[in-house]
Amino acid sequence: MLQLTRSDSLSLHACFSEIDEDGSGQISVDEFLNYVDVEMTPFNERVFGIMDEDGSGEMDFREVSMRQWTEIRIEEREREREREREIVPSRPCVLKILFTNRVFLP
Ligand SMILES: [Ca+2]
Repeated sequence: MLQLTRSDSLSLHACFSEIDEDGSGQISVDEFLNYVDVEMTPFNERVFGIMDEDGSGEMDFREVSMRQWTEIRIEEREREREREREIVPSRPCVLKILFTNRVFLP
């Protein structure tokens, strides 16, 4: 069972809805790449395929939540370290950070 905070869940759902442009409840590769503003390339399609655990060609909220849960745990550790250094980061859409900064950078 995922242990996302209410704030994390609301933030994640808002991000998911923003990416899911047609409101289908699934994120297609087109919607995903459009959201992170990257071109459709074989490499980026493969990255999407890694996140599409069941191979359906789209990501559902569960798949995004599982990935986000892992990311939140990593972020919490990073924030703890930053607090120790008395640096308080802002909290933009963590999903976008994941997809734009961590997945697609070489
Ligand atoms: Ca969709």
